[in-house]
Amino acid sequence: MFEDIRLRVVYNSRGEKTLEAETKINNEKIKASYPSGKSKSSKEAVSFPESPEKLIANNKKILRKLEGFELGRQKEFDGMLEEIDGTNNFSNIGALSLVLSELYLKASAKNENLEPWQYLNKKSRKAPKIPKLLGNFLGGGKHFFINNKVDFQEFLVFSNRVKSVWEAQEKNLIIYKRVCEILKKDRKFFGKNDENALFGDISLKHALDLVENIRLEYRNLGFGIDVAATCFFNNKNKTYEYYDGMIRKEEGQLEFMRFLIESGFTYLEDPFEENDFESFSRLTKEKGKKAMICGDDLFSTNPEILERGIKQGACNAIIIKPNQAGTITRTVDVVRKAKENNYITIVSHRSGETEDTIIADLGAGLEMDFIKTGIVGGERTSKINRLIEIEEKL
Ligand code: 2PG
Ligand code: MG
Repeated sequence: MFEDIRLRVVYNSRGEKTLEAETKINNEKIKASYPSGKSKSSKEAVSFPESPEKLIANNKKILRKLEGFELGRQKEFDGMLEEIDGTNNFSNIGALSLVLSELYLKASAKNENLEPWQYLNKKSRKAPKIPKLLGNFLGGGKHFFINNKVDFQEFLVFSNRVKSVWEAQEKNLIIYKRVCEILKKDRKFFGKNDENALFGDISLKHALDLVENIRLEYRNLGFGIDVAATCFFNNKNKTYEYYDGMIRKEEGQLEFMRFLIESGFTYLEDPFEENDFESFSRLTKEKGKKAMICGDDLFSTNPEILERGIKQGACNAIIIKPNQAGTITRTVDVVRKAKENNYITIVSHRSGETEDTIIADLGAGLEMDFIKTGIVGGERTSKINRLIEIEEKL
């Protein structure tokens, strides 16, 4: 039975208030907490329609409705959350939806003496798998508290062939430390950003040159970028406005993205603003064999929006963020649909994280291809460490 549910306000890694839910199964404590994005899409589920404190205070009735619900019926449970909310993007109960949905998942798993990843994998005909680590080593965009000159949000690294999570993380750490060394040597080191990626006092051009040199030094590793293009798109003028004064229209942005792939990047996330399906389709058609073209803000972990992408041939990869979807069931639906249509699936952290490790369980249990997270910092390594634990059991 799902009962004795507690809600409290806690902090995320950025020092923002967020929600945590707790229950007990067989006298063991189970918790779920809510991560928050900064470069958010306009299409994702609402997080905080009101402050976390008010969200709890104003929704005591919900808990009463959910208490006593039988465990193991995730679809019905999540359906009830949707019904209680009454909108299609959780604009009434916001973050409450996902923390309760996730808590229920963990409780149902525990009730059957399973780990969440085992429980998630039970219904799948495929074996669980360990996703590859897609690590953010150099940052820009919105993930810092001051304005910066690097328009792109993340520079990412991954290994294609490794024997273990441990080995993958070691390789990502080599890149992280190498970039840190170079920035410090050039007196350009500034600090770490929201996701603990390095942050330099450098231009976008400088960042691209730096990563290009690193790439040539480590040819056996894959390199990618989360452009997060919506963040510097001027919706009124329909132009991408770069810090250095460069203004690119749709065609210019497409040309720039082609160039990045030609120069060796094999992963591009959100290269265009979140509504430009057409450009995503064009780039996927042209360069989809050479690189992963990934939709994050574009799809917002939403099954209907993904449907549109499938029809238009937009992207060959998709970011999966449970809090964009709003419930575990919706998240699972998007992963299934993406897999059926041969999309590469990448489960992802948010820039404001907690110590919660559910994305590692989702990644392994739903057989996702990658997990995107930071390389250092407790709220990031908790996901990697959880994967090490899962890998040991596999
Ligand atoms: C992204 C995410 C995570 P945020 O754009 O991919 O890196 O950022 O959580 O700020 O939306
Ligand atoms: Mg992104």
